[in-house]
Amino acid sequence: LIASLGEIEQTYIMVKPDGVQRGLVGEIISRFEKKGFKLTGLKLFQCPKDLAEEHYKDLKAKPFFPKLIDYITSGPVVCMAWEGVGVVASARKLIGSTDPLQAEPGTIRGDLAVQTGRNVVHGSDSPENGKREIALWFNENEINQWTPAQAPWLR
Ligand code: FUP
Repeated sequence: LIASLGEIEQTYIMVKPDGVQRGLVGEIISRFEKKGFKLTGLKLFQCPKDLAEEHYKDLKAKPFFPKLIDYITSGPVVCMAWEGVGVVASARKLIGSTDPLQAEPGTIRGDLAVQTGRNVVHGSDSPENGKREIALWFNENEINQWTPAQAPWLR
């Protein structure tokens, strides 16, 4: 049934070090969980510099690149893979604009952040980058495909 609504996509979502240190991990996970997407990967991880540089390689020429790499590697991040129809664009809407002061209230950045350089969360910008980033940040055996159990867990 769900396949008739469109392609199932994957996106890479990451709580950045400021989000972890401010105690926003649960709040951020909740936004995607409540929306109805499926979590397929989750870990707390200290990102090495070379991985941060590969992840943000398209921004290498930008003046803020060194600061961005310092920020992302400054403490552990929470890496997530989420799956669903339209999850890439929908997650970007839930996250809000790159500059948190421009982000709409109700979005993660709009509600929880003020600085572009401390914008608490990352989300892939295309289905292709979703796949690329999940492969970059996770080992294959860390991704779990699952379907809801037929029997209810709670009664
Ligand atoms: P987004 O897709 O919203 O994460 O935004 P970009 O890919 O354009 O930027 C990636 C990260 O670079 C941002 F999350 C924060 C950082 N950045 C800056 O520090 N300064 C800028 O002017 C733009 C981006």
